[in-house]
Amino acid sequence: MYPNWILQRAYLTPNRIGLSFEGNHWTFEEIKKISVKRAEQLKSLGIDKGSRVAVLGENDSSLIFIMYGCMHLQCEMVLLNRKLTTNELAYQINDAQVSMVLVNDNDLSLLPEDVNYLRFSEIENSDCKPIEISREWPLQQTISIMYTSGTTGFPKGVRQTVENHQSSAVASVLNIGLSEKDVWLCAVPLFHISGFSILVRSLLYGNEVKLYRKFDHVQIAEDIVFGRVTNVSVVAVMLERILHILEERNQKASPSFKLILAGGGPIPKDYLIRAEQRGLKVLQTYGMTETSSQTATLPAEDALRKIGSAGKPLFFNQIKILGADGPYQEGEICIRGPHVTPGYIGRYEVKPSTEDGWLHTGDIGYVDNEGYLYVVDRRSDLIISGGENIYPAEVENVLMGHPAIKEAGVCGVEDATWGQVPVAFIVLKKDVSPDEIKEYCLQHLAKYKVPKEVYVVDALPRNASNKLLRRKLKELLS
Ligand code: S0N
Ligand code: AMP
Ligand code: MG
Ligand code: MG
Ligand code: MG
Repeated sequence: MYPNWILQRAYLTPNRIGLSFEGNHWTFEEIKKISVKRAEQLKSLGIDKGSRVAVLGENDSSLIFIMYGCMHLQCEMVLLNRKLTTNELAYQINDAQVSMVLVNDNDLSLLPEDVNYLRFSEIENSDCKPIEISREWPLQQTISIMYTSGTTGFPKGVRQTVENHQSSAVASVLNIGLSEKDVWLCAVPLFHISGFSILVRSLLYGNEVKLYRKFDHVQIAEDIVFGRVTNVSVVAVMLERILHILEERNQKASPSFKLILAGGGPIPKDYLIRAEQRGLKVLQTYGMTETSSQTATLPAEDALRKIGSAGKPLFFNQIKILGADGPYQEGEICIRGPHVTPGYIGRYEVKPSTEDGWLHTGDIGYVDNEGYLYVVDRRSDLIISGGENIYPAEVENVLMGHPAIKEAGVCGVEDATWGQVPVAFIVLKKDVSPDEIKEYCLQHLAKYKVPKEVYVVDALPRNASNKLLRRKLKELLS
């Protein structure tokens, strides 16, 4: 058993600031009081202890207090990505069999029609039902569930337990250090582990989170320059936007600024060099939903010496390269450690997440002679656009649903802004314009998944057993 993070933090350091958002500040004692109230309100609205609920909302303080209310009730929270379409959300809500969706009033229009929901305002204005809040949580209790897609194109829910989050947060601080004055800026979505892990670290370390509703790069660059924050988590496109402001204004990071944790996909080397020139320490990290954030992180002192590397595994974690019998040999990256998910929920529940105790990531990489990890290729044709994942099969499944399309293949192409973007190749049954196809996709897929270009071709590259060769699709462009 481990302590309820929220109660324990309020007990240890009640008067420290734990959260700031749009000019308001909350101490850990205040966070505890509000979140306990939310738990009592949720209970009075029929949410049972230990039940599975979904949560949908933009980054704001209401979302955090409602999530913490759920945590007091030991609910399993399915954190929904608000960039998804109603169809995509319906799939996840249905697959996870949640008893209720807790939704920010502003996001109500995203919800499918036939789901049970409670609006945040209803919860916040409800009566309370006194409950006994557990002071301890079992290690294997699921705190959060985040959906991630797979080779089949059907998303599956990744369980993240008390142990997963806690060992991740502890390993993070063992690597980067901590001062009670640290302020971690959070402008990554709380429905991704990049964002949620910032909250967990704050509860465990007792440091402040400065939360942003949106990624406001001008404001965030100023926070870095004027020393209002010490740590920031970003994906590559966010780093580039921050660098752009610092370069335009010829400014440097404040000496009190500590580090940018950059992950969610590869970080172009050029960004790392530009960051160095702005006095910005960037720690490149390799992590994923299945590992509740960082698995390996490159220390700042190695940023340029080991440019391109994602560093060494954090204290509790291990990495092995499948099939490699020495340094520099490429193979599938496998991960072991207390931060690895125990498994998936929904229709994939039967499949364990690990084989022989190792998570097989599907990512390809190698380790150099000093033990530093280099990720060279991502798993199973995964396309990463601005830190959001796109699985070709998921887009192909949608395209195949269009009456004019006989066959479809999707791959990623390099993009200066987003890293990669998806493009589609289609074989037609009958005439249709690419614009009509894109319009159709927009109804079924989050905007970032909609192919930027749709090419009509006579045939798709396939092997002898008729399997689509996605890697050959790009050659059709040359
Ligand atoms: C980069 C973000 C903020 C961009 O969104 P924003 O600012 O809302 O876009 P706009 O500029 O306002 O919109 C312009 C147009 O762009 C479209 N659009 C928005 N996002 C994307 C996208 N990702 N790809 C393609 N297009 C996009 C808009 O739709 C709009 O279109 P138009 O003009 O046509 O209407 C936003 O994308 C964002 O927040 N990205 C980051 C998401 C993220 O956090 N991903 C990480 C997920 N992975 C993990 O969590 C595991 C790794 C991890 O834990 C980690 C990751 C990073 C750092 C640390 C860690 C850690 O280990 O702790
Ligand atoms: P997600 O579960 O959505 O966070 O996606 C995780 C995936 O992002 C990993 O399996 C990798 O394919 C990719 N990824 C994360 N960090 C890095 C990195 N530092 N370099 C290259 N790819 C990365
Ligand atoms: Mg709100
Ligand atoms: Mg994912
Ligand atoms: Mg991702």
